[in-house]
Amino acid sequence: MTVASPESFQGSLQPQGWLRYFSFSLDHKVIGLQYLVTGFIFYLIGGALAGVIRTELASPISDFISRDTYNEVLTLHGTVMIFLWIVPVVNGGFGNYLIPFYVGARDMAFPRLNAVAFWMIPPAGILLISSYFISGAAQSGWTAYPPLSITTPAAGQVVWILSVLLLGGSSIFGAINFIATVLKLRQPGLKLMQLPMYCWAMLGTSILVVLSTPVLAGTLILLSFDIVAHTGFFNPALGGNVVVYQHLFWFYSHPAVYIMVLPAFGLVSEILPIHARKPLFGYTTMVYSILGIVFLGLIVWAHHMFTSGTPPWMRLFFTIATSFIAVPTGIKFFNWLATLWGGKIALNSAMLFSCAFIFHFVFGGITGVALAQVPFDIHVHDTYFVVGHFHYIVYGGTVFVIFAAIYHWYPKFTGRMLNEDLGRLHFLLTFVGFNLCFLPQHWLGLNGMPRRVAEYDPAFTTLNQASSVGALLMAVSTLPLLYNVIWSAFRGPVAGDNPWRALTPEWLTSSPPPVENWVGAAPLVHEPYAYGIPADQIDLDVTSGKDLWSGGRG
Ligand code: HEM
Ligand SMILES: [Cu+2]
Repeated sequence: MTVASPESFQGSLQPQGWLRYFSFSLDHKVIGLQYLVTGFIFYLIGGALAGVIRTELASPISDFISRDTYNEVLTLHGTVMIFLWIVPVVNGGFGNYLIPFYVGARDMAFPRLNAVAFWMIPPAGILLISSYFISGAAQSGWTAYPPLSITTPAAGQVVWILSVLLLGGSSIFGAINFIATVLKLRQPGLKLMQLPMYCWAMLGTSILVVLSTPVLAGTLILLSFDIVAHTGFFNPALGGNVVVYQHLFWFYSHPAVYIMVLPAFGLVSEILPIHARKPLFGYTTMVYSILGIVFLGLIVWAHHMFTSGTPPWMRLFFTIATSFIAVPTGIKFFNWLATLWGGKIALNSAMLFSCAFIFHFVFGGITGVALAQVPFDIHVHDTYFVVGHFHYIVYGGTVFVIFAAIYHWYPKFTGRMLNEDLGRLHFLLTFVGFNLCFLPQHWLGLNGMPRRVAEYDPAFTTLNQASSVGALLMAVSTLPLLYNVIWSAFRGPVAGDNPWRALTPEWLTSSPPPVENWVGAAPLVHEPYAYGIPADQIDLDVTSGKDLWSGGRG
């Protein structure tokens, strides 16, 4: 198969201009931005919920909201942040926008399926949030562990399950499309080992989605049977087994970490070379480490269950397998450092967020390896140490990369530049706020403060207050970002086609790009990281590609 034929799916009936963004568009760029904007709205909602949580936790007694409400808010916060913000944005958002460019295609392999995948999200999100207002919202956390999820008031929990099923379906449709696009829509002559790293990351992620999300879906369907039809799959009172639920749940939800973080790895691997003006170091090892992470990610789920009566041999297996993930991850870390090493680094907002990502991710990775060790895990299980750890991964890792990516690709999305001063202010507030919010939680956990509670021992007050002040800073930090993104769309300096003098193919067309991505023939796509390499030494199979890339090198 070659590039998708334009006439086949872009009917002339499609709305034009900004109206496109509110329509059932089949253009991958429109769909990508629809994902990004929708995801950002949910981020604001999830963030407001985090604000409620941290306000409650600013004092040891439960005085701001009731304990039940706390559980409901906590459940909604976790679910919104994971299923409606990070997963859709790093996969659907940037994936849809970038992947067709990176393989030299005019759209995704299945444009209609793509639109369906996106349009499942807003109703699912509305359903989820409305479940809060149904009598008895879900209270059992984003993990929905039985027996709690079976015994707490039912209506909200069932709606919660429906919503997560829809979001899982959306994610599977998206993944099928990414796999087909990367494998089948590549330009003739473009080898897999020449693809930008984000394509590999999305290939790996999509494999994880396709293998693990159906398991979550099946599990949640059984759980809903337990709730509405009083079957006994997971209900101990009816002879069911709650540990089976945990195995099935974590078979999806451990890989879910990589469904969030692998695309972020991919995005950073695109951003660093451009702003350091050096090729990505160790391309081949970067590819194999993604595949290694995919494989290991699938076989380590039970490290979440060390305290669930797991037999010793199993604990040993899961400790060793989990610890091994440090190897491919470490390879990526050192490759990123080597990419920066000796580069002409531009310390702009995109670079600042990317470097902070590396720093947070290493820290979160190290506490992760610590958690994989059974004796340590038993000590800190279900304490704030875990909350600190995973927020370093999901926020310090993934969300920082989302911000870096917004600063990096905004000129392509809109044709205008973001304001760098506001960007740096946003970075400063986010960086300080984030670390102030989540670093103290490691000490809280080590000293025994349990997670998922609205009340705590007054001895933990000071560190919790520091954490809440950090949360406030994070809330404030979204203001410069919002202002910047909206103001610059109208008033920002015009960006031109390729403001970063980048080499990847999305920059070889106008900003914003036309429908069908390129006017006329698609340019040939090759060698995305050839900074500093003399033109005659670039290994190009297709000679016309040479002219293409020499335009950007400098
Ligand atoms: C966008 C990134 C974020 C993601 C993916 C995320 C995810 C989660 C998840 C999955 C939980 C666990 C919920 C549960 O146990 O059911 C959680 C809990 C929590 N989050 Fe976030 N969160 C994010 C951002 C934030 C922010 C910005 C704050 C604070 C400003 C925050 C504060 C909290 C708190 C205090 C808890 C309660 C922990 C507990 O009691 O177990 N989160 N988050
Ligand atoms: Cu895990």
